[in-house]
Amino acid sequence: MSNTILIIALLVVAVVIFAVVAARRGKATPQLGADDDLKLPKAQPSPPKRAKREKKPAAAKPKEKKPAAEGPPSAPEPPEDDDEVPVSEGEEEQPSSAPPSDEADDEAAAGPPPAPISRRKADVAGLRRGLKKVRQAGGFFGRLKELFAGKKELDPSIVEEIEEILLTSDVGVKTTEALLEAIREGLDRNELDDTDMVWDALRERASELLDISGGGPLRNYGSPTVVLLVGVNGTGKTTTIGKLATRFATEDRQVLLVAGDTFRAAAVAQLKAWGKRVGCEVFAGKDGADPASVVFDAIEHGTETGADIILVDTAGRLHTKANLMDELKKVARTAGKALKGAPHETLLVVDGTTGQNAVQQAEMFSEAMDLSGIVLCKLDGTAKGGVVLAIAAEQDLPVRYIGVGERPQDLRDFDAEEFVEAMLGQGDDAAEAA
Ligand SMILES: Nc1nc2c(ncn2[C@@H]2O[C@H](COP(=O)(O)OP(=O)(O)OP(=O)(O)O)[C@@H](O)[C@H]2O)c(=O)[nH]1
Ligand SMILES: [Mg+2]
Repeated sequence: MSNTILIIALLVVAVVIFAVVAARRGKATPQLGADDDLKLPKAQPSPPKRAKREKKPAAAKPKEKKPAAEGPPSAPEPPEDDDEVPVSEGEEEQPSSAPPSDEADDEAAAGPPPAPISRRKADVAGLRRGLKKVRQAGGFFGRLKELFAGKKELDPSIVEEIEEILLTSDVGVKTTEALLEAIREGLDRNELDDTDMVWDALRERASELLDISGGGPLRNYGSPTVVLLVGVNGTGKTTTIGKLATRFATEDRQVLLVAGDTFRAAAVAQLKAWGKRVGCEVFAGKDGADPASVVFDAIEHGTETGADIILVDTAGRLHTKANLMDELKKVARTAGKALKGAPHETLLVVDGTTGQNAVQQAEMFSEAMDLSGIVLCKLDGTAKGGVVLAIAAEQDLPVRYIGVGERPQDLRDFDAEEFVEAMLGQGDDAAEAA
């Protein structure tokens, strides 16, 4: 009897022990996924792609207002590492406007690129008047027109003849090939039955090439937007600044011109003359001052005085002179020290009459600096005009403006469609010239 009770008691104890152990195991068993999941790194959203070339509006920290400087601008605090040590070749710094990578992420998150600062209405007839030499007999368009005139039937030699005109009109070998490719393909597929269709294919391809690199007026990066104009000697930098200032001033923007060309007294005088004409302030340093220091002071001054747009003139320089190019890079870096994000745009001004030379300048300046666009001046002075296509297509640089004369109103927003229509459109020039 007592044995039976003992066995029952042992069984009860065994059952209790078993139940307790089982319960503990159950607790210790990891909840599938729960804890482990917590330890897993969270899925990172892939960073949005950064829009090419467009920079985000400068988020300038509000500065403490200094009392307005009396008389000529004070000597700048030299931006430490820069003044004494020129940047040597091979250890080129990025211009300060190129943001570090964490800023690039912010930039990507900043959304769409800024809107143009101001835009003019399309005016094909007006532009055509500016491009008169291109359109007259012997000019780029004039020669194409002559080639196509009166022919309806397609002559097999037409592609070679177009090629010859494009090459001798500054379009350049690569871009000529890109233009002719579409025509050759169309002819091979028997899609182009007559000369009108060939002409249309040429224009369409030209528009596409010009559109690839965007283009159009300066963007608005908030006040002040700092724009640096660079280029070789005599291309039209100072004149372009005068033209831009005229336009912005008529739009009630506060414009500050900066005489960053400190080499020649005449350059400062030229800018001051524009300032007087436009009615805007011109900031100039002492004769022979370090251009980077002048630009630094000018940007601080413009920020303090509420300038909307600061246009910085620079001395013309040969793209082949390393020391002068280094100086320009220093100006750009120093601008960034005066105002985060500055220069918001760096425009290369080229002389459209210099043809392939202008293309080479674009190549070398963009290797040295972070260019945001091109201003092509003096297109009124060339019968060729194909350089626009070459620069836009080969250098992948947006054309912001074109200069078609010396007057303030002779600066035009670049628009691919309007430009192709003005240059290659078969309109009535006689009527438009009237
Ligand atoms: N026909 C024509 N002339 C222009 C145009 N743009 C500028 N010019 C003229 O080209 C000449 C040189 O212009 P600037 O503005 O002084 O050139 P820059 O690049 O500032 O010259 P540097 O400061 O010496 O490097 C001047 O006579 C201008 O009037 C244009 O679009 N068409
Ligand atoms: Mg000048």
